[in-house]
Amino acid sequence: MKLSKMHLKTLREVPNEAEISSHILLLRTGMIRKLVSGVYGFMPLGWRSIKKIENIIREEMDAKGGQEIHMSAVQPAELWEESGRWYAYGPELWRLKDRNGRDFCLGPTHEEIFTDIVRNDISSYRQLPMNLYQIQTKYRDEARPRFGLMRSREFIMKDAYSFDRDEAGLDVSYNEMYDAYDKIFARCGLKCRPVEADSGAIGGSNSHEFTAISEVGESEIAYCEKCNMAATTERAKCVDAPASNEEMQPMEDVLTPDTKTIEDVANFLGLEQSRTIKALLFVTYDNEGKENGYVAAFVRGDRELNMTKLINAFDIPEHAIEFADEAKMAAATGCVGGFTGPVGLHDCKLVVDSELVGLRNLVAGANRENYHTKNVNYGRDYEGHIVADLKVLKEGDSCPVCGAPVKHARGIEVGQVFKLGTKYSESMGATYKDENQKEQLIVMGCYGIGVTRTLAAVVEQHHDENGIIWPMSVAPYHVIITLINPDDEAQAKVADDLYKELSKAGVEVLLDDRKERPGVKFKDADLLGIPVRITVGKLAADGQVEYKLRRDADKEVLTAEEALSKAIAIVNEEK
Ligand code: 9G3
Repeated sequence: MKLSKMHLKTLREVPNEAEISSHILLLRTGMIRKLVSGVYGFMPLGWRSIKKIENIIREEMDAKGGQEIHMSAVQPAELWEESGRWYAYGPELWRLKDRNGRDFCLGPTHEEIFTDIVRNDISSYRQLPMNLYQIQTKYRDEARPRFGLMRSREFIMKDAYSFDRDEAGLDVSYNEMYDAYDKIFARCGLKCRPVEADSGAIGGSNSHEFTAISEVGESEIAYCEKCNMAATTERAKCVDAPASNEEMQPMEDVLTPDTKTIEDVANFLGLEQSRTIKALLFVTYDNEGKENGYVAAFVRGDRELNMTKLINAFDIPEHAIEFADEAKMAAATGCVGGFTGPVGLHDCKLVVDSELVGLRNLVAGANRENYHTKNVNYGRDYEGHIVADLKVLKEGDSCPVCGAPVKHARGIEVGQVFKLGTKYSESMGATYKDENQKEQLIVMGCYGIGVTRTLAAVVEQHHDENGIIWPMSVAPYHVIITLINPDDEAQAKVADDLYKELSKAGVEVLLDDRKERPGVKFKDADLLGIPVRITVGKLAADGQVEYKLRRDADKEVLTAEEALSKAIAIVNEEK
């Protein structure tokens, strides 16, 4: 393709709403174009890279026996009423009506659609297992779209659904997809970690998020370099401190004026924070939104309460619990804001972190203004209605698998795999007849990849101050020939021959034949991030050109023939 003919508008400056590198660079290279908030279009270079990511996905999905189909983005409300999700989602579900006033949504995902296909078509165990997938535009009316393609309201997703006879079959399908994802992201040049993820609202029994490591990612993960434990911080298991072998001492109230925080009371008493008990006070609501009882949660003073684990311990939706108004709660339970402890509370559920069970002689609030109690011991002085791991796994804590210190990282969730079980086949009646003609529920899994988000994640992981550094596999073009002076016959001939030879060899090549100053051409070549740059300038008179890889600093002078064979070799090796 000749740049003088390409519809390409690179930008020097971008709107200041673009904060992260991928958003800035995808706009500056002219690869994407914003239509409205959270809605982007793809221009020639951007669309070429999207197609490359899609084709890598297709190859690996097909290799696992996935069958590609293409469902509509428009979904009738009736199917969502059957699955019970029509009323479960708020404004994020992009709803619309047709001319007859019939309710539809623009699909944010397609569980209902694929289950509907299968409940009509599958009747016998002989037809299982089956894996259907699509690469389709999705719509989620995000309240705060941001970071360009990272969190948009319209995006391209590969979503696959596996259908098996039973859980054992699902495990096989799940592992096949897990393996396909490893291959897909590696081929896209993404450094990605599969992370144990909280299966959240969709209720599968197990799920993993494929997270591209990036400082701008919205997901926070805890991982261990020694073993391959990796978990979203909401879900990461924590290791309890070893049980203490101290003798239990008698409780004793002490005056601790104005020590409302753990730090104050630890300093006042000259203790480590790990010798104290932290209290957090909540009120819960029933599903009519009426108050449904108080909760006091207790963790060791130096720990942080993990709200996801607290909610899971109660098995209630996250909007059914919130921090209590301590004055109101005091009247009902005897707690005292800033001086609350587990001993002596009433009419309140005690949720105790498992670590406290084995520890001895801790300092807790005395439920009395300006007093704390020393030597509080689980079992003798108080018991929990619920005892569970309620901790946030912090940087440096012991890995729950191998004990090595864990690290924290941020990441971009580019893929997710879920074991759905029979959640949809049950609600929508998708069954098959087994060998004994007995009706069985089909067991499902679902598997998503954010195609457009993957493009952004690749840019986040592959750029420098001059622009993008595309991995060969997803680069919009493999080689750019920078022709310094298109009016110079010798240069134009060398460039044209190279262009023809490379194209004949199946290399995707851009010829920068624009009437622009050399500096502009070099800056654009770096900005666009095309992996191989061949510069045709004055040396062309001697049949020589300059060869440079975008990812390396050094460049070399070669004959046109040498540059041709080097370029073909590296493209065939890395594409
Ligand atoms: C909705 C809206 C937003 C949603 C969902 C439904 C996320 C929803 C979870 C999934 C699960 C998997 C198949 C591919 C892989 C992910 N956001 N999820 O179900 F109505 Cl508005 O999409 N689906």
